[in-house]
Amino acid sequence: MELILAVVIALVVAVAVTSGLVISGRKKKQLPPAEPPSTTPTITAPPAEPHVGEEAETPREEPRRTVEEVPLPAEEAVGTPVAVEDPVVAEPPAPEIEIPEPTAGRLVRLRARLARSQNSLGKGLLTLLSREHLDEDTWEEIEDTLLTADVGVAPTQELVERLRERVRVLGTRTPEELRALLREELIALLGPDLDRTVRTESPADVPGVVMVVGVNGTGKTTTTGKLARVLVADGKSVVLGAADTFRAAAADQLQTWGERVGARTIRGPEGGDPASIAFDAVKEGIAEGADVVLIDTAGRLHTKTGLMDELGKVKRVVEKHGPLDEILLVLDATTGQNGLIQARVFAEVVDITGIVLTKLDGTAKGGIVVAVQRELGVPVKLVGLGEGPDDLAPFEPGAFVDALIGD
Ligand SMILES: Nc1nc2c(ncn2[C@@H]2O[C@H](COP(=O)(O)OP(=O)(O)OP(=O)(O)O)[C@@H](O)[C@H]2O)c(=O)[nH]1
Ligand SMILES: [Mg+2]
Repeated sequence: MELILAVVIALVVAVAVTSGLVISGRKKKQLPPAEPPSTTPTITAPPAEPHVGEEAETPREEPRRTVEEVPLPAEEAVGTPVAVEDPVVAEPPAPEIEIPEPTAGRLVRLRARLARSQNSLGKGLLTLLSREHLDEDTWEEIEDTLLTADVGVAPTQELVERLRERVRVLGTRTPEELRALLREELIALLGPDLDRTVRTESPADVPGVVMVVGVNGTGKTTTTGKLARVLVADGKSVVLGAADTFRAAAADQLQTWGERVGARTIRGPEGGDPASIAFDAVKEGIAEGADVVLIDTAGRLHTKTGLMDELGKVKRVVEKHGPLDEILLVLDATTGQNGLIQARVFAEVVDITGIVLTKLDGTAKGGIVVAVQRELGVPVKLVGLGEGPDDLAPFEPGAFVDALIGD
């Protein structure tokens, strides 16, 4: 009897437990549809119940929540630990740092970008030189070709004279001989022995300081950004100085470039003093032991004396930290001879140590490289061959001429 009683009790208990489970299961089903966890900040909110050791704390104010009130994670999210992250506390994903391409051989890689100069200058000259009879008219055409490509009057005359002489000595000419001859003479015109190293290292134990100047729209900010990438690719730490307070979006533009490679940008208020921002950027670079500080300046019309004075001031103020290692003048190759006039004015205000010729990809006037070097007595160190982040190449006369006349 006792045994039967015990069995009955056991059965009753079992049924009660089972129905309880069913109920709780039903309850679960009746819950409001689960929100996706990404929009559910309550999931990891502090628990309403105090923990051990928290007795001394002031009583918590949050309303207590029953199990039913807590939304469940969405079906597919269950088991995905990242999904339960609290979006309120969650840090935004760290911006992906890009690894820029190495600079070696960039000019060779980007040679197709010189197509327009190649067709009008390189191929044009080769075709003319291949004519059976190199009469006066042909030499004049050769001269015109060089002038049209912005080589400049004096260098053009020099080149034509040397070509005439060598063709005369050569007598009969094969296309290979002509090509080799033209190649040599064009390279000679570009000053193959000029030092084109961009000085990004200081002789002292401080960061190298590079300042980028030029007329508005020539590509200063773009070039500063591209250069930062090159330096980062070489394993250097870079600080950017947004000394262009003239234009609203200028600092943002530079900062965007910097963020892509993890370089910090020092900036100030719009309309602020560019010299003080440049000064601060170098100060910051020294403080954090950076390798290089790149200073982007405002685009200014070379005719505005006040603005040119300001540029001189930026330079002087930065030099309180020590001498600048490189002052790059950015020139837009498509502006041709007009760019040369600008170049001259800039050279008077700051001592340009190198030229960056941008937008060579969009012009047939590749000869401007020769003219601008002659004009300033300063080498072209870098060339811009497109708007892409790695479309800045160290200038190499040999590779440049090969790109023009084909090898
Ligand atoms: N095709 C081509 N476009 C370039 C090159 N370099 C710069 N650009 C473009 O030229 C435009 C102006 O470039 P920025 O770098 O803003 O010029 P900036 O000198 O800083 O201009 P300001 O700050 O206004 O003085 C942008 O659209 C660039 O993408 C280049 O080598 N080739
Ligand atoms: Mg700019």
